[in-house]
Amino acid sequence: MTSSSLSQPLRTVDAVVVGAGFAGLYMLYRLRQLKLRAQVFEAGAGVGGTWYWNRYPGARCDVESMQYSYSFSPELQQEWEWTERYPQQAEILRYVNHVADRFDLRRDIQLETRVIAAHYDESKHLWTVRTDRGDEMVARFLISAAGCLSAGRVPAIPGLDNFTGKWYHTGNWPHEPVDFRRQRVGVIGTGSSGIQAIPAIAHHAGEVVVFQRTPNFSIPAWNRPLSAEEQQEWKAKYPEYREQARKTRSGILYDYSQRGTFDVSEAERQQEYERRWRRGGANYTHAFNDIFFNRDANDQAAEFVRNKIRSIVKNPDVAAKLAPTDHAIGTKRICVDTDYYDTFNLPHVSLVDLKATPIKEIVAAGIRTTDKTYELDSIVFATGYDAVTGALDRIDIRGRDGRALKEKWTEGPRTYLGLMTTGFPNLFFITGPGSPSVLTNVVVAIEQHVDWIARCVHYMQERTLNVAEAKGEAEDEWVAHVNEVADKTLFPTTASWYTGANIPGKPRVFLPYVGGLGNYTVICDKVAEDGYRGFLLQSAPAPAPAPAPESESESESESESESESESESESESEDAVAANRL
Ligand code: N01
Repeated sequence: MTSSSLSQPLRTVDAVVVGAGFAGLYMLYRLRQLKLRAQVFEAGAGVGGTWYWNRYPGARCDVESMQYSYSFSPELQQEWEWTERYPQQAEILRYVNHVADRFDLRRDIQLETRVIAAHYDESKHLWTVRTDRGDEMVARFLISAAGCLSAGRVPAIPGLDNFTGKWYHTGNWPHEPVDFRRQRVGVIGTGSSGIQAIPAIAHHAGEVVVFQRTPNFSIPAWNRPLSAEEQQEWKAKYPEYREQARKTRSGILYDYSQRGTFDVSEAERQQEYERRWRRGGANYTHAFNDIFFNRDANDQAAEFVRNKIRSIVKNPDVAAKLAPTDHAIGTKRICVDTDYYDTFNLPHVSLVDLKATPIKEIVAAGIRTTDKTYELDSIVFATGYDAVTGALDRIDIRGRDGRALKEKWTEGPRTYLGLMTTGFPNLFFITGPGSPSVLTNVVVAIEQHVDWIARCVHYMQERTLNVAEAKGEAEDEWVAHVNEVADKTLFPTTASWYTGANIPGKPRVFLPYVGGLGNYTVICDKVAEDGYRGFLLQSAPAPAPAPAPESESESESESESESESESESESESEDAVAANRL
């Protein structure tokens, strides 16, 4: 890595945090509580992460408002007023901005700055972080809050450059309104983003052509305004509700059934599916406790949804194409929609089954499949993300011996608890691979991770330790455990972004930990209570300061702990200052 220019002196902080979404903001807040100096770098021109970028029509969270929010501040959760059952993107973004202001976080956040490289210096036990704006910063800790679904992916369909209309990716939507009125709009992709965007686009567009490769299961949201009474009820019981939510498998207070699918009669089963369908949301997949484990049980729940699709969509051919048969319900992220299936009854909306007629190329006028050319004014790519590892892969992260993280993870990511990876000391991941992350209410998962990291850093502060690293054997055991637990479920049976299958060449491993957030939290807490079992926390020698030009050179420390002495922390070397802060 090059040294910084004279005009930009090397800056030193205790921690660099990558990203200012929900994770980065809360991490900054906690680091400040520990009296540490932190710098957050954020690629966007505003805070909010996912909710800053995903401004596509219909963008909305499918976790309910009263649960999709921070719990760390009782005052914050009492004062913020949500307006709808499921929060719209703009409302979540307002909330995140409110949090940034309320806790005075902005002064340590540098916007429009992407971290492009981070190299670990083993002799100094420090990270040097470089950005696309030429900043270079030295830090004891590097903390990734870069997000699991932030590296958008536009598939390499030949000819996109020739398209004379406009094209968009849902995850990088323009900030100015996009006017689809009277336009012919093609939407590629029918995951959560597509399923939300299609009805909203169809509301305005002259014509919508949906290019579907794989149909997905979607449950109605039945979104509605939140009443003052409902909010009050939640707010009165927040401490107890939050506590309960943290113990669940998904970090969401759902109605988790304790019954198996075949413990009840056919009539009772159908009644239960219907009840959940009418209530709406992803709660549907918890109708019985074996849906994620037993193929026959899963198929019962799936068939109920297929029947709903057949009953809503008037054209039987279209209904058949929209009804998923290739994967177990829930093993691709279940979608939650507003009027998705109904939209296909509209005269100006059509469905192209790409399994039957794949896209050949994009041409000047639109999209050409194997049987015809669809003339379009705009194309919307709702084609997803290089999930969980994509944002990390885009940074040149190098640990011990200059080894690249990407190279270490060639066969798939390896972490201990999803928090650290061997060979990359003092690098923490928030919602990293091997943690429950994308299988949860991510705000709850983020708070759990950030609290754990803050507790670990505090432990190090108290003992003047300066290097934390996952031990190889602990990592091996955790990776084996993550796989073992996943293999007990139906998840690995499906090619999805959970397994890396949506990215050509990406290794096929089940990326998140499916053991449940509640169980996972117990494991993490026990590890901490056991003195950070499986982690090596040490006081490594700080770098010897450069000899002073005069005779008053500082004496070299004799022991590791002495090497962290005050005399060195007074050194003018900024690296040495950082080395001694902890
Ligand atoms: O992305 P996806 P997403 N040609 O990967 C298709 C979260 N999220 O942005 O399945 C044609 O799920 C692809 O087809 P296939 C949530 O966790 C949450 O929708 O690969 N099609 C698929 O249909 C979610 O799971 C919320 O055959 C191509 C689609 O594009 C995650 O983000 C809202 C293609 C991609 O679906 C990602 O969702 C939005 C190609 N070459 C997102 N390549 C809420 O909270 C891909 N596809 C509501």
